[in-house]
Amino acid sequence: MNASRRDWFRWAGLGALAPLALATRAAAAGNAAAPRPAARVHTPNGWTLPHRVVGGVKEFHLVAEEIEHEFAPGCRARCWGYNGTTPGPTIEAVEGDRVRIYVTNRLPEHTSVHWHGILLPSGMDGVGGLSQPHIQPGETYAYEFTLRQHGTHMYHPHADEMVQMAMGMMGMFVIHPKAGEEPAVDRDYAVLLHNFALHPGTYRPDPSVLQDFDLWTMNSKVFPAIAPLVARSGERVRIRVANLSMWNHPIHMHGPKFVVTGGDGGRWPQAQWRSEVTEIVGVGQIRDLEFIAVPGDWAFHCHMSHHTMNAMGHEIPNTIGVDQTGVEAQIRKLLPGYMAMGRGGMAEHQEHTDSGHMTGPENTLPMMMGKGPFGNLEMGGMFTVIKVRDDLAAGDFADPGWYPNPKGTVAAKVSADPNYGTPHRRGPPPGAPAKLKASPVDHSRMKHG
Ligand SMILES: [Cu+2]
Repeated sequence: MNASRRDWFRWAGLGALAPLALATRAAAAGNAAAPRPAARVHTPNGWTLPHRVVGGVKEFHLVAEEIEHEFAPGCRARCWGYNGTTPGPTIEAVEGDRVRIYVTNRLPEHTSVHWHGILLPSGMDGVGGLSQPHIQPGETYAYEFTLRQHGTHMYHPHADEMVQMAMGMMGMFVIHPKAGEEPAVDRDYAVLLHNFALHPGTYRPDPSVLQDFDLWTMNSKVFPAIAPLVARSGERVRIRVANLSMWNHPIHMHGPKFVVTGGDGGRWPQAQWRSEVTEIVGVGQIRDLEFIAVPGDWAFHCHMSHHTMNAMGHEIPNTIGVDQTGVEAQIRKLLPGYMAMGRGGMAEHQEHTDSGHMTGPENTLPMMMGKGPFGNLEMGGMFTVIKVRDDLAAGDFADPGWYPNPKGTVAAKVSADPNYGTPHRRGPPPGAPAKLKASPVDHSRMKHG
Protein backbone atom coordinates (compact mmCIF):
# COMPACT_ATOMS: atom_id res chain seq x y z
CA MET A 1 0.00 0.00 0.00
CA ASN A 2 1.59 3.26 -1.01
CA ALA A 3 1.57 6.47 0.99
CA SER A 4 -1.29 8.09 -0.90
CA ARG A 5 -3.56 5.08 -0.39
CA ARG A 6 -2.70 5.11 3.30
CA ASP A 7 -3.51 8.82 3.48
CA TRP A 8 -6.83 8.11 1.84
CA PHE A 9 -7.83 5.49 4.38
CA ARG A 10 -6.65 7.70 7.20
CA TRP A 11 -8.72 10.51 5.75
CA ALA A 12 -11.86 8.44 5.33
CA GLY A 13 -11.31 6.50 8.55
CA LEU A 14 -11.33 9.65 10.62
CA GLY A 15 -14.78 10.47 9.41
CA ALA A 16 -13.66 13.28 7.16
CA LEU A 17 -15.68 11.92 4.30
CA ALA A 18 -18.35 10.03 6.22
CA PRO A 19 -21.23 11.26 4.04
CA LEU A 20 -19.22 10.40 0.94
CA ALA A 21 -18.29 6.98 2.27
CA LEU A 22 -21.98 6.29 2.85
CA ALA A 23 -22.75 7.44 -0.67
CA THR A 24 -20.06 5.08 -1.99
CA ARG A 25 -21.66 2.18 -0.21
CA ALA A 26 -25.09 3.16 -1.52
CA ALA A 27 -23.69 3.33 -5.05
CA ALA A 28 -21.99 -0.04 -4.63
CA ALA A 29 -25.30 -1.50 -3.53
CA GLY A 30 -26.75 -0.43 -6.86
CA ASN A 31 -28.68 2.60 -5.63
CA ALA A 32 -28.34 4.73 -8.76
CA ALA A 33 -30.27 7.63 -7.21
CA ALA A 34 -27.74 8.14 -4.42
CA PRO A 35 -25.36 11.05 -5.05
CA ARG A 36 -21.96 9.81 -6.17
CA PRO A 37 -19.06 10.77 -3.93
CA ALA A 38 -16.80 13.61 -4.97
CA ALA A 39 -13.57 12.06 -6.23
CA ARG A 40 -10.57 12.73 -4.10
CA VAL A 41 -8.25 15.22 -5.73
CA HIS A 42 -5.06 13.86 -7.23
CA THR A 43 -2.17 16.33 -7.35
CA PRO A 44 0.34 15.07 -9.96
CA ASN A 45 3.88 15.10 -8.52
CA GLY A 46 2.31 16.36 -5.29
CA TRP A 47 0.31 15.12 -2.33
CA THR A 48 -2.66 15.82 -0.06
CA LEU A 49 -2.12 16.99 3.52
CA PRO A 50 -3.44 14.53 6.13
CA HIS A 51 -5.42 16.00 8.99
CA ARG A 52 -6.89 14.97 12.31
CA VAL A 53 -10.24 15.78 13.87
CA VAL A 54 -10.13 17.44 17.30
CA GLY A 55 -13.45 18.25 18.94
CA GLY A 56 -15.21 18.23 15.58
CA VAL A 57 -12.65 20.57 13.98
CA LYS A 58 -10.43 19.39 11.15
CA GLU A 59 -6.85 20.31 12.01
CA PHE A 60 -4.12 20.78 9.42
CA HIS A 61 -0.55 21.83 10.02
CA LEU A 62 1.50 23.72 7.45
CA VAL A 63 5.21 24.36 7.92
CA ALA A 64 6.75 27.17 5.86
CA GLU A 65 10.38 26.24 5.24
CA GLU A 66 13.35 26.07 2.92
CA ILE A 67 13.48 22.88 0.90
CA GLU A 68 15.57 21.25 -1.78
CA HIS A 69 13.51 20.76 -4.90
CA GLU A 70 14.09 18.94 -8.20
CA PHE A 71 12.43 20.54 -11.26
CA ALA A 72 13.48 17.57 -13.41
CA PRO A 73 16.46 15.22 -13.18
CA GLY A 74 19.57 17.39 -13.65
CA CYS A 75 18.12 20.54 -12.11
CA ARG A 76 17.75 21.14 -8.40
CA ALA A 77 17.39 24.27 -6.31
CA ARG A 78 17.00 25.56 -2.80
CA CYS A 79 13.39 26.77 -2.83
CA TRP A 80 10.88 27.69 -0.18
CA GLY A 81 7.70 25.66 0.26
CA TYR A 82 5.48 23.96 2.81
CA ASN A 83 6.00 20.66 4.63
CA GLY A 84 9.01 19.74 2.53
CA THR A 85 7.66 20.44 -0.95
CA THR A 86 6.75 23.02 -3.54
CA PRO A 87 3.91 23.30 -4.16
CA GLY A 88 2.86 22.63 -0.58
CA PRO A 89 0.44 19.74 -0.03
CA THR A 90 -3.10 20.12 -1.31
CA ILE A 91 -5.61 20.80 1.46
CA GLU A 92 -8.96 19.04 0.98
CA ALA A 93 -12.08 19.51 3.06
CA VAL A 94 -15.85 19.47 2.71
CA GLU A 95 -18.24 22.41 2.64
CA GLY A 96 -19.52 22.99 6.17
CA ASP A 97 -16.32 21.80 7.83
CA ARG A 98 -14.75 23.87 10.55
CA VAL A 99 -11.01 23.89 9.90
CA ARG A 100 -8.08 24.91 12.09
CA ILE A 101 -4.83 25.36 10.24
CA TYR A 102 -1.61 25.73 12.18
CA VAL A 103 1.16 27.54 10.34
CA THR A 104 4.68 27.17 11.69
CA ASN A 105 7.31 29.49 10.27
CA ARG A 106 10.74 27.90 9.76
CA LEU A 107 11.83 30.52 7.22
CA PRO A 108 14.57 33.07 7.92
CA GLU A 109 11.97 35.88 7.68
CA HIS A 110 8.37 36.47 8.71
CA THR A 111 5.44 35.13 6.71
CA SER A 112 1.63 34.75 6.68
CA VAL A 113 -0.85 32.61 4.73
CA HIS A 114 -3.68 33.97 2.63
CA TRP A 115 -6.56 31.59 1.78
CA HIS A 116 -7.26 32.68 -1.80
CA GLY A 117 -10.97 32.75 -2.65
CA ILE A 118 -12.21 31.42 0.68
CA LEU A 119 -14.99 33.25 2.54
CA LEU A 120 -13.82 33.92 6.09
CA PRO A 121 -13.60 36.58 8.81
CA SER A 122 -11.34 39.49 7.88
CA GLY A 123 -8.84 38.62 10.60
CA MET A 124 -8.31 35.14 9.11
CA ASP A 125 -7.50 36.44 5.62
CA GLY A 126 -3.75 36.28 6.15
CA VAL A 127 -2.50 39.61 4.84
CA GLY A 128 0.49 40.33 7.07
CA GLY A 129 0.19 43.78 8.65
CA LEU A 130 -3.42 44.24 7.49
CA SER A 131 -5.36 41.31 8.88
CA GLN A 132 -2.85 39.94 11.44
CA PRO A 133 0.66 40.43 12.81
CA HIS A 134 3.32 38.70 10.72
CA ILE A 135 4.29 35.18 11.79
CA GLN A 136 7.90 35.60 12.93
CA PRO A 137 10.55 32.90 12.40
CA GLY A 138 9.96 30.08 14.87
CA GLU A 139 6.36 31.08 15.64
CA THR A 140 3.20 29.08 15.00
CA TYR A 141 -0.14 30.75 14.32
CA ALA A 142 -3.59 29.14 14.13
CA TYR A 143 -6.17 30.08 11.51
CA GLU A 144 -9.71 28.86 12.13
CA PHE A 145 -12.86 29.29 10.06
CA THR A 146 -15.91 27.43 8.77
CA LEU A 147 -16.03 26.55 5.07
CA ARG A 148 -19.20 28.14 3.72
CA GLN A 149 -18.68 27.32 0.03
CA HIS A 150 -17.20 24.71 -2.28
CA GLY A 151 -14.75 25.00 -5.15
CA THR A 152 -11.10 25.21 -6.09
CA HIS A 153 -8.96 27.64 -4.11
CA MET A 154 -5.32 28.26 -3.21
CA TYR A 155 -3.09 29.30 -0.33
CA HIS A 156 0.03 31.44 -0.51
CA PRO A 157 1.97 33.94 1.62
CA HIS A 158 0.86 37.55 1.85
CA ALA A 159 4.15 38.74 3.39
CA ASP A 160 7.19 39.58 1.27
CA GLU A 161 4.95 38.04 -1.32
CA MET A 162 7.14 38.63 -4.36
CA VAL A 163 10.09 36.77 -2.84
CA GLN A 164 8.16 34.05 -1.06
CA MET A 165 6.05 33.12 -4.08
CA ALA A 166 9.04 33.35 -6.47
CA MET A 167 10.76 30.83 -4.19
CA GLY A 168 7.86 28.37 -4.56
CA MET A 169 5.47 28.98 -1.65
CA MET A 170 1.93 28.07 -2.75
CA GLY A 171 -0.62 25.28 -2.57
CA MET A 172 -4.15 24.28 -3.57
CA PHE A 173 -7.15 24.26 -1.24
CA VAL A 174 -10.09 22.23 -2.54
CA ILE A 175 -13.48 22.30 -0.84
CA HIS A 176 -15.81 19.49 -1.90
CA PRO A 177 -19.54 20.17 -2.07
CA LYS A 178 -21.47 18.69 0.84
CA ALA A 179 -24.26 17.35 -1.36
CA GLY A 180 -22.05 15.87 -4.09
CA GLU A 181 -22.22 17.31 -7.58
CA GLU A 182 -23.93 16.51 -10.85
CA PRO A 183 -22.47 15.34 -13.07
CA ALA A 184 -19.95 13.82 -10.66
CA VAL A 185 -16.36 13.47 -11.81
CA ASP A 186 -14.42 10.21 -11.83
CA ARG A 187 -10.93 11.73 -11.74
CA ASP A 188 -10.10 15.04 -10.21
CA TYR A 189 -6.67 16.59 -10.86
CA ALA A 190 -5.08 19.71 -9.36
CA VAL A 191 -2.39 21.53 -11.36
CA LEU A 192 -0.75 24.68 -10.03
CA LEU A 193 1.08 26.77 -12.64
CA HIS A 194 4.15 28.72 -11.67
CA ASN A 195 7.50 30.04 -12.92
CA PHE A 196 11.02 30.12 -11.54
CA ALA A 197 14.07 32.14 -12.58
CA LEU A 198 16.91 29.72 -11.95
CA HIS A 199 19.78 31.34 -13.83
CA PRO A 200 22.16 28.92 -15.59
CA GLY A 201 24.60 27.40 -13.15
CA THR A 202 22.78 28.64 -10.04
CA TYR A 203 20.82 26.84 -7.31
CA ARG A 204 18.37 29.40 -5.97
CA PRO A 205 15.46 31.06 -7.80
CA ASP A 206 15.89 34.81 -8.44
CA PRO A 207 12.81 36.71 -7.21
CA SER A 208 13.68 39.94 -9.05
CA VAL A 209 12.91 38.59 -12.53
CA LEU A 210 9.74 40.07 -14.01
CA GLN A 211 8.97 37.98 -17.09
CA ASP A 212 11.98 36.11 -18.52
CA PHE A 213 11.70 32.96 -16.46
CA ASP A 214 13.74 29.82 -17.17
CA LEU A 215 11.33 27.30 -15.76
CA TRP A 216 7.59 27.25 -16.45
CA THR A 217 6.09 24.68 -14.16
CA MET A 218 3.06 22.52 -13.43
CA ASN A 219 3.16 21.62 -9.72
CA SER A 220 6.75 22.93 -9.70
CA LYS A 221 7.97 20.41 -12.30
CA VAL A 222 8.90 20.89 -15.95
CA PHE A 223 8.36 18.49 -18.84
CA PRO A 224 9.31 15.64 -19.05
CA ALA A 225 9.24 15.36 -15.24
CA ILE A 226 5.54 16.32 -15.02
CA ALA A 227 3.52 13.15 -14.39
CA PRO A 228 1.00 12.29 -17.12
CA LEU A 229 -2.70 12.80 -16.33
CA VAL A 230 -4.18 9.33 -16.61
CA ALA A 231 -7.80 8.34 -17.18
CA ARG A 232 -9.94 5.48 -18.43
CA SER A 233 -11.96 5.95 -21.64
CA GLY A 234 -15.38 7.43 -20.90
CA GLU A 235 -14.52 8.74 -17.45
CA ARG A 236 -15.46 12.29 -16.57
CA VAL A 237 -12.23 14.08 -15.71
CA ARG A 238 -11.71 17.45 -14.08
CA ILE A 239 -8.44 19.35 -14.14
CA ARG A 240 -8.37 22.23 -11.67
CA VAL A 241 -5.78 24.60 -13.15
CA ALA A 242 -4.57 27.38 -10.87
CA ASN A 243 -2.03 30.07 -11.73
CA LEU A 244 0.32 31.78 -9.26
CA SER A 245 2.96 32.61 -11.88
CA MET A 246 3.77 36.03 -13.37
CA TRP A 247 2.08 35.36 -16.75
CA ASN A 248 -1.36 34.39 -18.00
CA HIS A 249 -1.35 30.93 -19.55
CA PRO A 250 -3.59 29.81 -22.42
CA ILE A 251 -3.96 26.19 -21.41
CA HIS A 252 -4.65 24.00 -24.40
CA MET A 253 -5.94 20.42 -24.50
CA HIS A 254 -5.62 18.11 -27.48
CA GLY A 255 -8.22 15.44 -28.14
CA PRO A 256 -11.62 16.08 -26.56
CA LYS A 257 -13.20 19.47 -26.04
CA PHE A 258 -13.55 20.45 -22.41
CA VAL A 259 -16.13 22.54 -20.61
CA VAL A 260 -15.01 25.26 -18.25
CA THR A 261 -17.15 24.62 -15.18
CA GLY A 262 -15.80 26.97 -12.54
CA GLY A 263 -13.16 29.37 -11.27
CA ASP A 264 -11.69 30.45 -7.95
CA GLY A 265 -15.14 31.78 -7.08
CA GLY A 266 -16.46 28.21 -7.15
CA ARG A 267 -18.37 25.98 -9.54
CA TRP A 268 -20.46 27.94 -12.04
CA PRO A 269 -24.15 27.30 -12.78
CA GLN A 270 -24.38 24.95 -15.79
CA ALA A 271 -25.84 27.72 -17.95
CA GLN A 272 -22.44 29.46 -17.68
CA TRP A 273 -20.35 26.47 -18.72
CA ARG A 274 -18.46 26.97 -22.00
CA SER A 275 -17.05 24.51 -24.47
CA GLU A 276 -13.39 25.29 -25.27
CA VAL A 277 -10.10 23.69 -26.25
CA THR A 278 -7.94 26.57 -24.93
CA GLU A 279 -8.67 28.50 -21.78
CA ILE A 280 -6.61 31.40 -20.46
CA VAL A 281 -5.89 30.96 -16.80
CA GLY A 282 -4.95 34.45 -15.70
CA VAL A 283 -2.46 35.32 -12.99
CA GLY A 284 -4.11 34.62 -9.64
CA GLN A 285 -6.99 32.74 -11.30
CA ILE A 286 -8.27 29.19 -11.36
CA ARG A 287 -10.25 27.38 -14.04
CA ASP A 288 -11.92 23.99 -13.66
CA LEU A 289 -11.81 22.06 -16.94
CA GLU A 290 -14.01 18.97 -17.36
CA PHE A 291 -14.15 16.47 -20.22
CA ILE A 292 -15.06 12.93 -21.12
CA ALA A 293 -11.85 10.95 -21.65
CA VAL A 294 -11.18 9.72 -25.19
CA PRO A 295 -8.53 7.02 -25.77
CA GLY A 296 -5.10 8.24 -26.87
CA ASP A 297 -2.09 10.27 -25.81
CA TRP A 298 -3.14 13.91 -25.84
CA ALA A 299 -0.85 16.89 -25.29
CA PHE A 300 -1.91 19.25 -22.50
CA HIS A 301 0.13 22.44 -22.38
CA CYS A 302 0.40 26.19 -22.25
CA HIS A 303 0.08 27.61 -25.75
CA MET A 304 2.72 30.33 -25.22
CA SER A 305 5.48 28.45 -27.04
CA HIS A 306 8.22 30.03 -24.89
CA HIS A 307 6.46 28.51 -21.89
CA THR A 308 7.00 25.01 -23.28
CA MET A 309 10.77 25.51 -23.34
CA ASN A 310 13.26 25.17 -20.51
CA ALA A 311 16.24 27.48 -20.00
CA MET A 312 17.02 29.50 -23.11
CA GLY A 313 18.60 32.83 -24.01
CA HIS A 314 16.18 35.42 -25.34
CA GLU A 315 18.71 38.09 -26.30
CA ILE A 316 20.49 36.15 -29.02
CA PRO A 317 21.02 36.83 -32.73
CA ASN A 318 18.63 35.13 -35.14
CA THR A 319 20.72 32.60 -37.07
CA ILE A 320 17.94 30.89 -39.01
CA GLY A 321 19.12 30.64 -42.63
CA VAL A 322 22.65 31.85 -41.80
CA ASP A 323 25.60 29.75 -42.97
CA GLN A 324 27.81 29.64 -39.88
CA THR A 325 30.42 27.13 -40.99
CA GLY A 326 33.26 29.70 -41.15
CA VAL A 327 32.30 31.27 -37.83
CA GLU A 328 32.03 27.86 -36.25
CA ALA A 329 35.60 26.98 -37.21
CA GLN A 330 36.86 30.32 -35.84
CA ILE A 331 35.02 29.95 -32.53
CA ARG A 332 36.22 26.36 -32.14
CA LYS A 333 39.77 27.69 -31.89
CA LEU A 334 38.67 29.53 -28.74
CA LEU A 335 35.99 27.11 -27.51
CA PRO A 336 36.81 23.51 -28.42
CA GLY A 337 33.64 21.56 -29.22
CA TYR A 338 31.61 24.68 -30.04
CA MET A 339 28.79 23.97 -32.46
CA ALA A 340 26.86 26.66 -34.32
CA MET A 341 23.21 25.89 -34.38
CA GLY A 342 19.93 27.14 -35.63
CA ARG A 343 20.55 27.39 -39.39
CA GLY A 344 17.60 25.18 -40.26
CA GLY A 345 15.55 25.86 -37.13
CA MET A 346 16.11 24.91 -33.51
CA ALA A 347 14.90 21.31 -33.40
CA GLU A 348 18.54 20.22 -33.77
CA HIS A 349 19.13 21.67 -30.28
CA GLN A 350 17.68 18.55 -28.67
CA GLU A 351 19.76 16.23 -30.86
CA HIS A 352 22.95 18.08 -29.93
CA THR A 353 22.21 18.04 -26.20
CA ASP A 354 20.98 14.42 -26.21
CA SER A 355 24.11 13.27 -28.02
CA GLY A 356 26.33 15.08 -25.52
CA HIS A 357 27.73 17.60 -28.04
CA MET A 358 26.38 20.45 -25.95
CA THR A 359 26.70 19.94 -22.25
CA GLY A 360 25.37 23.35 -21.23
CA PRO A 361 25.90 25.08 -17.89
CA GLU A 362 25.80 23.17 -14.61
CA ASN A 363 22.36 22.46 -13.07
CA THR A 364 20.63 23.74 -16.21
CA LEU A 365 18.12 21.75 -18.23
CA PRO A 366 18.27 21.81 -22.02
CA MET A 367 15.72 24.05 -23.71
CA MET A 368 14.00 21.01 -25.28
CA MET A 369 13.63 17.55 -23.84
CA GLY A 370 11.53 14.44 -23.90
CA LYS A 371 11.29 11.28 -25.97
CA GLY A 372 8.08 9.93 -27.46
CA PRO A 373 7.37 6.68 -29.25
CA PHE A 374 8.16 8.38 -32.60
CA GLY A 375 11.13 10.57 -31.65
CA ASN A 376 12.11 13.71 -29.77
CA LEU A 377 9.27 15.83 -28.37
CA GLU A 378 11.32 19.05 -28.37
CA MET A 379 9.38 20.43 -25.42
CA GLY A 380 10.00 21.58 -21.88
CA GLY A 381 8.19 23.67 -19.28
CA MET A 382 4.40 23.59 -19.06
CA PHE A 383 3.74 20.47 -21.10
CA THR A 384 2.41 17.07 -20.16
CA VAL A 385 0.33 14.28 -21.67
CA ILE A 386 -3.21 13.15 -20.90
CA LYS A 387 -3.09 9.37 -21.28
CA VAL A 388 -6.44 7.68 -21.73
CA ARG A 389 -6.79 3.91 -21.98
CA ASP A 390 -9.74 1.50 -22.16
CA ASP A 391 -8.44 -0.91 -19.57
CA LEU A 392 -7.41 1.12 -16.52
CA ALA A 393 -8.76 0.32 -13.08
CA ALA A 394 -10.56 3.16 -11.32
CA GLY A 395 -8.05 5.06 -9.22
CA ASP A 396 -5.02 3.73 -11.12
CA PHE A 397 -2.81 6.77 -11.74
CA ALA A 398 0.31 4.91 -12.91
CA ASP A 399 1.83 5.89 -16.27
CA PRO A 400 0.44 3.33 -18.76
CA GLY A 401 3.24 3.92 -21.31
CA TRP A 402 2.63 5.09 -24.88
CA TYR A 403 -0.69 4.72 -26.64
CA PRO A 404 -0.97 1.64 -28.86
CA ASN A 405 -2.57 3.34 -31.87
CA PRO A 406 -5.06 1.12 -33.70
CA LYS A 407 -3.77 -0.01 -37.11
CA GLY A 408 -4.19 2.59 -39.85
CA THR A 409 -4.73 5.55 -37.48
CA VAL A 410 -1.21 7.06 -37.46
CA ALA A 411 -0.05 9.70 -39.97
CA ALA A 412 2.48 7.96 -42.22
CA LYS A 413 5.04 8.80 -44.91
CA VAL A 414 3.90 8.40 -48.53
CA SER A 415 6.93 9.92 -50.32
CA ALA A 416 10.45 11.24 -49.69
CA ASP A 417 10.44 13.36 -52.90
CA PRO A 418 10.00 17.13 -52.21
CA ASN A 419 8.40 17.45 -55.68
CA TYR A 420 5.80 14.83 -54.84
CA GLY A 421 2.28 15.41 -56.16
CA THR A 422 0.74 18.53 -57.70
CA PRO A 423 -0.11 20.73 -54.69
CA HIS A 424 -1.81 24.08 -55.26
CA ARG A 425 0.55 26.84 -54.24
CA ARG A 426 1.24 30.53 -54.87
CA GLY A 427 4.48 32.45 -55.43
CA PRO A 428 7.48 31.54 -57.59
CA PRO A 429 8.02 27.88 -58.45
CA PRO A 430 10.29 25.83 -56.19
CA GLY A 431 13.97 26.50 -56.96
CA ALA A 432 13.44 30.06 -58.34
CA PRO A 433 16.09 32.56 -57.13
CA ALA A 434 15.14 34.33 -53.89
CA LYS A 435 14.24 38.04 -54.22
CA LEU A 436 15.13 39.04 -50.66
CA LYS A 437 18.70 39.24 -49.53
CA ALA A 438 19.59 37.10 -46.53
CA SER A 439 19.50 39.24 -43.37
CA PRO A 440 22.82 40.02 -41.74
CA VAL A 441 22.99 38.67 -38.20
CA ASP A 442 21.68 41.36 -35.87
CA HIS A 443 23.93 41.53 -32.80
CA SER A 444 22.26 44.63 -31.39
CA ARG A 445 20.18 42.67 -28.89
CA MET A 446 23.08 40.69 -27.47
CA LYS A 447 23.82 41.31 -23.83
CA HIS A 448 27.13 42.96 -23.19
CA GLY A 449 29.11 43.30 -20.03
CU1 LIG B 1 2.11 29.98 -20.49
